[in-house]
Amino acid sequence: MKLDPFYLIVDSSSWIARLVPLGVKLVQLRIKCEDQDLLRSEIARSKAVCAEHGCQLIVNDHWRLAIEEGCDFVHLGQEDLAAADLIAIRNAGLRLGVSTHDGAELDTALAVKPDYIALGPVFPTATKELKWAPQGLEKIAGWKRQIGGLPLVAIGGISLERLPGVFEKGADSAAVITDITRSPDPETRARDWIAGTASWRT
Ligand code: TZP
Ligand code: MG
Repeated sequence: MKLDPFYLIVDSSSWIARLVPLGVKLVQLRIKCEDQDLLRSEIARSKAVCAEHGCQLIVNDHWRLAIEEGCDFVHLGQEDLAAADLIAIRNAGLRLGVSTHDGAELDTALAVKPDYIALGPVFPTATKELKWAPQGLEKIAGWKRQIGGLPLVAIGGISLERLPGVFEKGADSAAVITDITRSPDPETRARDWIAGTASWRT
């Protein structure tokens, strides 16, 4: 499986409706709340927008709702992974991405035969409090050597300017939140990311 090199992460269907029509091909809906009705409608709207624009939607955390709403890709962190019904996820035909921060987590993730591995935080990030120090670019190269053909997603503090280093070290895709959503002009920034990742989009 191949992932688009530009992996946008947003926290609402409004962001998806705003940015996906510009040509984003891979987006994660990452909503940190437990309101099931709100989540369901956010997932459904995101799915509709993505379907209209040929964009792969990945639902973070809420795998049950993702199954019920007919989605085909979820992303889980290590704790979610331990709690999730992986057989139900696979039986429903969903693909699965998993977050990792260290070697032990990588082993846990590989054991469930994921469709991609995410490694972070590569650079300092203000978006998520993590007990791990920034991993640095060299770690990308080490992770890629270990996982071989499995797609590797780099995440954490990635900006347009940092993209070349991330891909040169072997990442297949670069995930981003704030460099786009906190940009003074998110649309232009998203277009710049699409252009800036073009040479890795094969
Ligand atoms: N997991 C590891 S770093 C991170 C997540 C969800 C946050 C990435 O956000 P940003 O704003 O692109 O640094
Ligand atoms: Mg999670």
